[in-house]
Amino acid sequence: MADSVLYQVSDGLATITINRPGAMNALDIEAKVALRDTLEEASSDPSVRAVLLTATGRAFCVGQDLKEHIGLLETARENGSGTLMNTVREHYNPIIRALTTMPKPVVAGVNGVAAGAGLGFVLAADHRVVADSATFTTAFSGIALTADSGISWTLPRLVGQSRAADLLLFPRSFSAQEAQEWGIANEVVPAGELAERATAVARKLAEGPTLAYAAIKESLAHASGHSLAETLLKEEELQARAGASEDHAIAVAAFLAKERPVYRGR
Ligand code: T3D
Repeated sequence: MADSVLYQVSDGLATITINRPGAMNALDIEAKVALRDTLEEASSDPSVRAVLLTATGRAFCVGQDLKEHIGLLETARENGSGTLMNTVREHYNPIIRALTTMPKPVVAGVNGVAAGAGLGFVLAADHRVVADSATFTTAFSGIALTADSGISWTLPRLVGQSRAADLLLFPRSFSAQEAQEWGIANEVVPAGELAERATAVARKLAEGPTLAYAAIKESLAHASGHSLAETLLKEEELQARAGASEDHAIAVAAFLAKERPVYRGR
């Protein structure tokens, strides 16, 4: 595993840490491959029941590494090749698919600035704990690019179409407090408490009813693109699956016994 992404699994919680602090966690090719592969590993590992995505240093992730990118642009121009944009297909899209479709919750622990694709990762998580010193920017149009990393889907769903267009057309920095007001940050905590709080939230989810959480993710994603009639059918299917889980039986028995359920993730 490359050092640019750290991976640790402990008691069902996988902590994935973007680790290029000297580059503000900008994503070069090695980091993108490592992040994609690590997320896919966490997704398919049944012993992992929740994921915490965070980063080292003063930034969360400033998106594409533009210092590497300038060289790739020059090479592409010299070759007359269009291979540069393959990074969306090969890296960013699989990363966002892994975050949004993995059958377990993902918490983003946003320790600092999130820009471009870095903002996309934050928005693709299921829950966002944000340091009060963190800032955000879409960044893309500032370098004459359009939105990627799912932002044209996630951002308007969180903040509304009008504000999403504003933030994409005029990519200013916005604060943790604004992110909370607009529904992006689930909670804002003092920067010094970010790691502890984000880990506590992710650990609580890792100890929860994993199959029910997976069904909730699936139903929300499905409902956002379907009618009420179709949604009711999907809910019927997913509730049957959750209702047949071992954890559902454990929860009901614990409720009636006035005890705290101990879930097994099955
Ligand atoms: O084909 C494709 O690749 C498409 C894929 C696109 C995905 C994307 O993510 S596109 C968006 C790329 N990201 C950006 O455009 C963000 C650029 N950065 C900024 O706007 C600002 O740096 C921030 C708002 C993020 C932070 O501002 P601030 O004032 O806190 O820091 P700074 O002074 O601007 O930057 C500090 C250093 O980080 C500086 O390096 P230096 O001068 O100390 O050597 C700066 O160049 C570097 N840095 C910041 N962002 C990037 C970066 N280096 C490489 N890549 C970056 N993205």
